Amino acid sequence: MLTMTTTFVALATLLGASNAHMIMSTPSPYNHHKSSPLVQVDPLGASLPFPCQGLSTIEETTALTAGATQRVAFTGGAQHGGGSCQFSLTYEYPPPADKSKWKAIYTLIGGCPVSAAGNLPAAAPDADGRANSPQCGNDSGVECIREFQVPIPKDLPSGNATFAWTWYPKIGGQPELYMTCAPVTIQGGAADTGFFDALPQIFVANVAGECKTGMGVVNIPNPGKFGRVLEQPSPDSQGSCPKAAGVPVFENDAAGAAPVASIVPTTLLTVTRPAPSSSPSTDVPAASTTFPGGGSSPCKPALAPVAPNAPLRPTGDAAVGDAQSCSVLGEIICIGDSQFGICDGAKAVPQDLSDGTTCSGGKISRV
Ligand SMILES: *[C@@H]1O[C@H](CO)[C@@H](O)[C@H](O)[C@H]1NC(C)=O
Ligand SMILES: *[C@@H]1O[C@H](CO)[C@@H](O)[C@H](O)[C@H]1NC(C)=O
Ligand SMILES: [Cu+2]
Repeated sequence: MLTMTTTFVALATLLGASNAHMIMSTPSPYNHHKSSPLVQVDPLGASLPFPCQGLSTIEETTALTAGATQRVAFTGGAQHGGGSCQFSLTYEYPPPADKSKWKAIYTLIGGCPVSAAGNLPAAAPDADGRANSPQCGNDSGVECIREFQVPIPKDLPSGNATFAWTWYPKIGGQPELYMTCAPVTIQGGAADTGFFDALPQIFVANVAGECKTGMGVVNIPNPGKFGRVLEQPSPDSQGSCPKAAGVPVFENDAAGAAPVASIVPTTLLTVTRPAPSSSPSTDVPAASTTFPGGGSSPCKPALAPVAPNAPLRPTGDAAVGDAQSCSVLGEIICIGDSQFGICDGAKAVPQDLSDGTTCSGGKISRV
């Protein structure tokens, strides 16, 4: 009996602590590899407060050049079909809880950091055991994790700052906000704060004391002049938050940086891009990977450093991780007790339910 209970608790911990998703991994965040606690792939919440999950331990500072672009990449095993995101800065340290001190420099409507039907197949986890999936190596691949060249405006003040990625996932049980922050130092920028002060404030929702967005591609209100619309925003995605004035029309030059597509010569991209951590997803059917757990939806906790080969899911639950066949586009398919999928017309790729939600009879609801 004791053994059964212990096993059940272990199982529940593995499956239930399943709100494990994405971090920004480049530029290197606070508490990335060797600090305690480590940066989490989970959404902000009571124990992971705004801003930055409460983290500010500097491991590596990245130099950003005003007027150039910064490569931004992500790690994580549950991409929730992508979503909308922002890249923001603050010059206060430690990163301030006053959101007015944070300014957005670049906004992506949809496509961040994936454009995918659901969660992607697993790739090798990162050095700290965080789940991962195939990387596109560019900003336009589908069914892989994208990276972006984010323009760093030329008139930003020089100095030490914190660069943040905030993310509103497209699909999942409930509206969430993710935030990863990295220590940076801005070089070659302005001596005054005029440009920075005039940037829009970061959009903060889905945390205590803030408005709550709907699901879908959130149309971030007041996104500023710089960004891209990678997917059309969903109607009424604003929930209880201010409604955006319309689909944004962005200037892509980021106040002096060259257009994103032509900013970095191909040769430079080649040398700065890391080797793919796995074969492209098209060559590796999820069912045949030997990745721990074997499933295609590793929405799993990355809190404790885990040996790369440690099983992160119990064996024997293969059915839970397998795509389910279906025929009604957009239909919600409940998969086991902990997952659901959204039918793409032929299959539903499993993804984990957010904490506090259940799936039953084709509906996701709060427990
Ligand atoms: C982007 O990456 C994907 C996946 O790696 C690849 O299939 C695609 O051809 C790439 N696109 C461009 C424009 O390089
Ligand atoms: C900026 O950050 C670097 C690295 O963290 C630190 O050595 C330096 O003292 C900081 N400079 C200022 C002006 O705070
Ligand atoms: Cu998730």
